[in-house]
Amino acid sequence: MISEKMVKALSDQVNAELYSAYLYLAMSAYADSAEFKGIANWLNVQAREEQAHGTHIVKHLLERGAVPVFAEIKAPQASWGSIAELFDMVAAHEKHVTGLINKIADLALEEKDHATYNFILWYVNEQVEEEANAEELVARVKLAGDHSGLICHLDNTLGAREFKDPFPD
Ligand code: OFO
Repeated sequence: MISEKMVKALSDQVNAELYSAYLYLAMSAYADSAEFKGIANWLNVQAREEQAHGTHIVKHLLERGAVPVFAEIKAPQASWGSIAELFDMVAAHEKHVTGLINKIADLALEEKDHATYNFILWYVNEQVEEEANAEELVARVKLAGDHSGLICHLDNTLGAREFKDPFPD
């Protein structure tokens, strides 16, 4: 039996995942309007992944016989001073999300809720990858500096990213 506290914690995480999707969508729109189409694509794929993460938690709650608690999703920032600033925010945001996921894992252990613990481990692992990807992009943008050729190359590379459903049926 899943506790009310855990239903709230997982519902809050649905909100956090959908906020992440909203934030990355705003970042994608900003990059697109600044003509960084590849970076915009990467961020758009990121947004779709975040949405899938949120939807998957809703599915888990329903499977456990719980009713998810939905709440307002706050508006994201709409513009950034530069692409470097944008990726710094991606990295900081992913670290923040890792903290949220770890708190759910802690709660699951505290409540001896093995089903939630097993479920949330996927997200624990995912955050390792998310943080590594974000840090790599921060480093690559820093390396490129003001060199427009290198930024264009990075933009082209990120344009190749394709969405893969993390939870195919
Ligand atoms: Fe949901 O993975 Fe990033 O935050």
